[in-house]
Amino acid sequence: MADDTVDDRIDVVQGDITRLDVDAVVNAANKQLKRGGGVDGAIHKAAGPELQKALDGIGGCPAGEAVVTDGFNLPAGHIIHTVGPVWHGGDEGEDETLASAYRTSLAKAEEVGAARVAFPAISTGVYNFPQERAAEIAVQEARAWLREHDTPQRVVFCAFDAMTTAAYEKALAR
Ligand code: AR6
Repeated sequence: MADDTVDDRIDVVQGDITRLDVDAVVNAANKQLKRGGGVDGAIHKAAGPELQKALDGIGGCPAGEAVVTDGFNLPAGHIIHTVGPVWHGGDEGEDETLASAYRTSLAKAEEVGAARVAFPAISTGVYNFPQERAAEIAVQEARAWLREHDTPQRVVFCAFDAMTTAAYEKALAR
């Protein structure tokens, strides 16, 4: 069942997350917090070299958790770096780790007072998590959070391509 009240606070946009004018963007990072490819590479490129220095000071982040840095050269004031699960077939707690990545990122967004937070499709690239299943978890966790919290006011799901947009729309239609 679609949850109309909280769904009014969820947006799906297609494009490059580094360009979004939001208060915080979430990064799909790795446990070492070392610059990688995909959305992580794009965020590092746009934020500038100070970002890696800040992450080196933090040192690392377990899967399912999140850490915050400044946004540096991004329009967003904060970057929330979360580590999603690597997909190993679904029997290694991947669903729960992904759900936890969303929950801890939303908690960090609340902590920094971000009114709008944008998420990429965590784990669905290099980490190979099935896209529709990931979108369902993302929507489920966003709805659960928004029902209980005023901050963030809005959650933006930033899809990089049409397939990802369709996966969010399908999940939101449930
Ligand atoms: N804006 C929005 N979404 C993007 C962008 C962008 N600029 N670029 C890619 N995506 P991935 P993961 C989408 O692989 O699976 C890195 O090396 C992409 O199409 O970035 O969590 C890290 O360092 C896909 O839908 O993240 C880790 O080692 C989604 O972002 C590892 O990859 C996530 O794909 C994390 O893998």
